[in-house]
Amino acid sequence: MFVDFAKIYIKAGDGGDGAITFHREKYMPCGGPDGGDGGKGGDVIFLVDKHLNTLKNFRFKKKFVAQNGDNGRKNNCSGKNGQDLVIKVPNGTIIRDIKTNKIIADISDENSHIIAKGGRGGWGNFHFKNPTRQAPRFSKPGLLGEEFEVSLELKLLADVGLVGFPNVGKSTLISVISNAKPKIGDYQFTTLIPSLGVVEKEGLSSFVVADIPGLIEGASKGKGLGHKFLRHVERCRLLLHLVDVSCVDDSDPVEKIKIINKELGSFEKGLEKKPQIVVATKIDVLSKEKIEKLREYVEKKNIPFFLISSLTKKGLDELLICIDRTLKKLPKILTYEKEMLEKEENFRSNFEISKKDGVYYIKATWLYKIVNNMDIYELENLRHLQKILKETGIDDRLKEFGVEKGDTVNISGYIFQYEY
Ligand SMILES: Nc1nc2c(ncn2[C@@H]2O[C@H](COP(=O)(O)OP(=O)(O)OP(=O)(O)O)[C@@H](O)[C@H]2O)c(=O)[nH]1
Ligand SMILES: [Mg+2]
Repeated sequence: MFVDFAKIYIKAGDGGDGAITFHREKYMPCGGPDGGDGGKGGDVIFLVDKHLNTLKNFRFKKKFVAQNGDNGRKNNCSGKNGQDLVIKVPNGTIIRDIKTNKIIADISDENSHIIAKGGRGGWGNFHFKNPTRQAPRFSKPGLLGEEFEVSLELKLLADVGLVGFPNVGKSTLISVISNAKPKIGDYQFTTLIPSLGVVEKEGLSSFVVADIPGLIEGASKGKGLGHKFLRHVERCRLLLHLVDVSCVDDSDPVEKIKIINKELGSFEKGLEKKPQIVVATKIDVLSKEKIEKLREYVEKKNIPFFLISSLTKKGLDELLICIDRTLKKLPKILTYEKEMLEKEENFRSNFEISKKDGVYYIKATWLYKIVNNMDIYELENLRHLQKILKETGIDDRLKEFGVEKGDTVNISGYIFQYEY
C-alpha cells in the first residue's frame, strides 16, 4: 500500500527535575546541599531510511513520544538522560507543523534532523548554594520537551519524471533503462503507485527516474486515478512527456500533449512549464501521420523530440544522452527550506489563565521556560518576571480575573505573590 501523507503527534522527553537533598554523614550534622541535576529529555529525530518508499508505517501508529530524563538524585548524582526517539521516513518526506502549516524540515539527506528538542534537566539544589544561602530548599524542575502535531508528506526525489496518458509505455521504458521492475500491461492504469528507478549507463552520470501513474483528461477533477500522484513530479528536474504514436489507436497526439500539460498546470501552476522532452513511443508499430503532426507541433514550440521503441530499443541511447546533457544544465533537485524559523515567535500571545480556590494559574509553555531558567526566589528576578507579565498582556488578563496584591499566582508549579 502506498501512503504519501500522514498526520502524527510527536513529543520530546521532558527534562528531569533537580533534586533537593542534603549531605548526610555520621558526625557531620550539617552537610551541604547535594541534590543532583535532572537528566535531559530525549529528542525526536527524523532520519531517512533508503529502504522505505511510503509512509504506510504511520497509518495506524500516530503517537511518538521520546523518553523523559530522570530526576536528579542525592550525592550530586545527575539523572539519566532520556533516550532519543528516531523516526525513519522515506527520502523526500516534508514535515509541517499542523497549526501553522509551515515547513519544519525536508528530510531528504543523510543527516539526522532533530524535530522536537528534549527539555533540559533542572538544576539540583547544589547549584543554589552561596555564602548567604547555605541550605537552599529548592531546585529547578526540568524543562518540558517540545511537542507538535505534524503532517508528513512524501514528495519523491527524482531527476526525471515520466508523464503521459495510461498505456503509452512509461513503465516499459523505465524497465529497460533502469533497475526498476514495474508491472507492465496492455490496459490502462497498470501502474497504480509511483515508483523510482536508477539509470546507470557507461559514460553518463547516473540519474533517478520516477514512473508516475497515467493521467487522463479531468484527472484534476478526480478522473482515472486523479492527479494526486503529481506531487511526486513536483521536485523532478525534467519531465519526459510520453506520447503513443503507434498505429494501434487513432487519437490525435498533439491533443494528448495539450491535455496532459493542462492537467499538470491545474495541479500546480507552472508545473506544465517544467523542462520537458517529448518522447514518441512504440515506433516499431508507428503511424507516420501521427509522428509528422507531433513533430511539427513540438518543433514549433522548440521542445526536444525523440522517437523510441522500448521493445526494439531503438532511439533509447540518443534519448539517454540527451537526458544526461539536459540534467547537467538544470538546477539540482528542489529541496524545501525550513519555514518555521523561530518556534517561540507566537508563543508569547499563547497563554491560559484560570482561577481555583483563590489561586491564579497561568499556563504557557514559553513562560514556564523563562521561569525555569531563573531563580524567582530572588527579588530581582521576581521583578523581572512581573515585567514580562505586564509586557505580554498576562498582567491585564490577571486583573480581569480580579487579581490583587498579595494573591497567589502559580506558573506550572512556581508559586509567588502578586506584587502590583
Ligand atoms: N509495440 C510496442 N509496445 C510497447 C512498447 N512499449 C510498451 N508497449 C506496450 O504498451 C502496453 C502498455 O505499456 P506500459 O509500460 O504498461 O504503459 P504505461 O504507460 O506504464 O501504462 P499505465 O501504467 O497504465 O499508465 C504494454 O502492453 C506494453 O507491452 C513499444 O515500444 N512497442
Ligand atoms: Mg505503467
